[in-house]
Amino acid sequence: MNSAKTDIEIVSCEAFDDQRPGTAGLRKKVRVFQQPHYLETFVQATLDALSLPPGAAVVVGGDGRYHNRKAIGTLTRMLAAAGVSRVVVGQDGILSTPAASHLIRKRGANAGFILTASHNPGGPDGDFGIKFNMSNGGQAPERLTNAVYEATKSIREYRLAAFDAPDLSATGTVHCDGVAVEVVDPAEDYVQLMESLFDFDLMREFLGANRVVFDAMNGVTGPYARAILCDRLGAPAADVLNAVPLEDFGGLHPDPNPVDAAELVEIAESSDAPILLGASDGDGDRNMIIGSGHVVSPGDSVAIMLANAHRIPGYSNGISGAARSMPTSRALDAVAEKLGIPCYETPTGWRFFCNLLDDGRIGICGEESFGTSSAHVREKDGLWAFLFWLNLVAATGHSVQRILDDHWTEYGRNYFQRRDYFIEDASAAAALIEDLKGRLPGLPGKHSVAAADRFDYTDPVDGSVSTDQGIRVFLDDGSRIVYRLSGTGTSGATLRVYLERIEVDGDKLGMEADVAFAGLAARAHATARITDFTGLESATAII
Ligand code: G16
Repeated sequence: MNSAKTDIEIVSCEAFDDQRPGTAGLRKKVRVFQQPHYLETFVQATLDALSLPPGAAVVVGGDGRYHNRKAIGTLTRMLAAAGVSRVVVGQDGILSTPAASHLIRKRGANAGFILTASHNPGGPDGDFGIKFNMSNGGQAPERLTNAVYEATKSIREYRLAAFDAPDLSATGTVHCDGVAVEVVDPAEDYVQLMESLFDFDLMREFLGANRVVFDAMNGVTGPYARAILCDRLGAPAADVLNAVPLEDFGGLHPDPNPVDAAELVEIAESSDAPILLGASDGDGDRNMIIGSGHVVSPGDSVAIMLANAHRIPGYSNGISGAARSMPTSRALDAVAEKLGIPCYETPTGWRFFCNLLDDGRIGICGEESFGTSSAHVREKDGLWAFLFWLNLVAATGHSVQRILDDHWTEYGRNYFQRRDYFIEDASAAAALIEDLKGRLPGLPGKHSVAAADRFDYTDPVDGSVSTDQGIRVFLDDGSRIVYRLSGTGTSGATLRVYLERIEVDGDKLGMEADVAFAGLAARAHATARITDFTGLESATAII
């Protein structure tokens, strides 16, 4: 309920025409968000579409990137004007994405706003973003993001409470007119959650004799990793790299992949390499796992987690089902089949897992974009993935390489590679996709193509339909090529081409990616006529 004391300012504005939420909220250049009224119109449209009950509680936090503090001040005042009576916010505005998801659930909050552009670079010339989560802790479903977009087109005014932005530097509750702003330790609840899932005693003992290194990439995870790995499990502080969240990520591109986390890969390849290395991104939801100089492919990682879940205390009672996004390798499907549990194939975007998690249909899920998680939150969780692997290595006494080798021997190896083409002219990218879609019916039967289709998805829980979620080309030998446009960029377009090749021949389980994909990559490039449409002769990035 609005307190009678809360004075509200009503500000007139013009609508913006570029506020369609993407794969995970609205992401734009910082300078775009800095335009007068830009953040406010989007937030007001979201609040209008969300229609929170009077006296609602909302969780707010972000990855600490440039513009976070200012945005949180504005957001708090707008939440107050919308009748919210409690705002739970991380100290200094810091909350990792998975920690925010957990806090929403734990506090029974009605919603959450997470200020982040994920793994995108930060700083005044970098990116900013805002996403909103529902009371289940998961990202808003498509019907709501569509409603928000519609509302942004016709907005004419927004509402702000007339108090000054609260000080977030100390924990405790600050009362701003009718709103209680509760400033919490960002890590406390999350650390307890991890303690409930993993065998901390075993991991502590293991770390007494073995070294692991975690790279927080100057993103939000540093304080969480220090609290768990160092304070609880006894790892030296120096083994959590880039542990202080910085507004510009220290100039790093905080994306845990072999290219952007090259420093970590170098440590993994050194003669005295730690037994396990990991990294997470700007907002702490992505992860990369490395062991014995080998980067574990995200598709293998989630498959191995499912196959070994019985070894981890929080999962030892069994997993009801698993899910992966469509472009993610099908290594997970093979494990699910052996366990006799369902494996769902969803569109790209973590939000598509949330209904399945809420309905108890799945317990573990993952994506090729370095995202893995379980039913403990409704977001992907970078540090959780690292702790899962740490618990697994400690429980088996096996190196990461041994775990991979054993897995491939049992299930075969799903070689996987993503090739990204950055295309300045977004309309050229759209034309390429349209052309390919038009040619799909003619592909099967020629050049070893077994089937080709457009991926549409019907949510098995609520029946909602999401069409045009990518293009799949299946080859006779079980290989697969997937094409889709990224939904997280802030300029131009990025065509993602995903290659998968399944190998069961024991002599071919240790190939280099270049060898494994030599033929398939050229094939994928030619099939989509990439050079014709974009002028690009090769991929901009290979991951
Ligand atoms: C977001 C989504 C993920 C998705 C990823 C890549 O991750 O939450 O589900 O896989 O984007 O999406 P795209 O291929 O459209 O760029 P994050 O970590 O960026 O929030």
